Amino acid sequence: MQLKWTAVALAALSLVACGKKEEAAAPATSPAPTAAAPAPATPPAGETLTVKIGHVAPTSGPIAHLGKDNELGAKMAIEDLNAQGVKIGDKTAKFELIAEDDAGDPKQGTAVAQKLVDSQVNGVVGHLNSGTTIPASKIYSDAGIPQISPSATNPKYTRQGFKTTFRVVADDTHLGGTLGKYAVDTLKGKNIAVIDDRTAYGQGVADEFEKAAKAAGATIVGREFTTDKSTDFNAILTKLKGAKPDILFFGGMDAVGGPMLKQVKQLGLNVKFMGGDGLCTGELAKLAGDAVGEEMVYCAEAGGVDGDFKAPLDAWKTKFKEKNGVDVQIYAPYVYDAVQVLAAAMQKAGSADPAKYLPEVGKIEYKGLTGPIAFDEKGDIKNGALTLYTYKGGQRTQIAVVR
Ligand code: ABU
Repeated sequence: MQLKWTAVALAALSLVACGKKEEAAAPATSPAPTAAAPAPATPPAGETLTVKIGHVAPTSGPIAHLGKDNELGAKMAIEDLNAQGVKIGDKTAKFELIAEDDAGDPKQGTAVAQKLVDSQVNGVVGHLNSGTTIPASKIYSDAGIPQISPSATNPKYTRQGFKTTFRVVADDTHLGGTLGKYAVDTLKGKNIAVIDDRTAYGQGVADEFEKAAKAAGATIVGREFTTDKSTDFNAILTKLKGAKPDILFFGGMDAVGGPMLKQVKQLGLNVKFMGGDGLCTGELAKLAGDAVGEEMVYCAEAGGVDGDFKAPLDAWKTKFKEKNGVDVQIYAPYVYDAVQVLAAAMQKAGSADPAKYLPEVGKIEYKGLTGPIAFDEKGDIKNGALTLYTYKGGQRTQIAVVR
């Protein structure tokens, strides 16, 4: 289904998102200023509302480059909100970022989630990995704190019956299903091998890919697994080579996929290499070196924009590079939008109290950098897009945005 957001609707959403709607409607009970009352030079301390936004991602460990990418997206959102002087109710909000590192580890994920709850954060953006986001979500749910994941794609996250869980990207059913069909219909794969890293994300996306590839007519000639910390894949790759696959799908992250690609090349395994969003980063080309090849690797980001949304997103990515000295890896803009969505919901509710603004998150219609954001009854993004990529000249290169 195509998006049918009209220019008028989008303009209206912009107004809601930047809080102009609330500002325009002054409370009927506000006393009219009198000529005798001089305006204060600075607002009294009581008119400032501190809003704590928690952010969690692995900023240490093998995918620290992705965790830092997400955290920089959160920092940029907080800076922009503070520069705008956002009003929540009759107070000027001062947003504070509380950034935590879960190292991509489920136990550390729940520990930092509890730490954020104890710090009385008003909302959380994170975590990055499905394997940390899912267990942490129970802690936020028990505390009634809205949580938006900008990158965790395992469907279970939003299917636990929690009112507090939201996601601004497509899920693995969509991602794996689309890639499985693409492998057969477009890349003409017939004999497909699959490897996953046994994480909630890697195994889940590989299962969805396998299901869709089989449904489209391919034969799965082998299924192997590794871990999210492995570096030696020779045994499983040698085994799969014997099955003569034409496509190899890897469910896992770029930190493992890069070295795996090098070993695919060393073993002379002549395949197209595919993966989900965890593989689909700028860093993959560096991690794999020349093994990334020319139009040999195919993957998808669990979001994407086209049309009028493209230029603003590209401009933001340029600003990100100027400010931080690094390129966006993948999900920094989604983190930026997730923080903005929490802020927009607080403005609509006139409160940063989680119990008061949570219902507004569910009803939000926000024009983000990453496209229009509205949630279904589970908290998943409505009409989520995917962007298919390949690698050419050592660069991640867009093929198409699909829905
Ligand atoms: N979606 C890929 C990376 C994060 C995750 O879901 O584990």
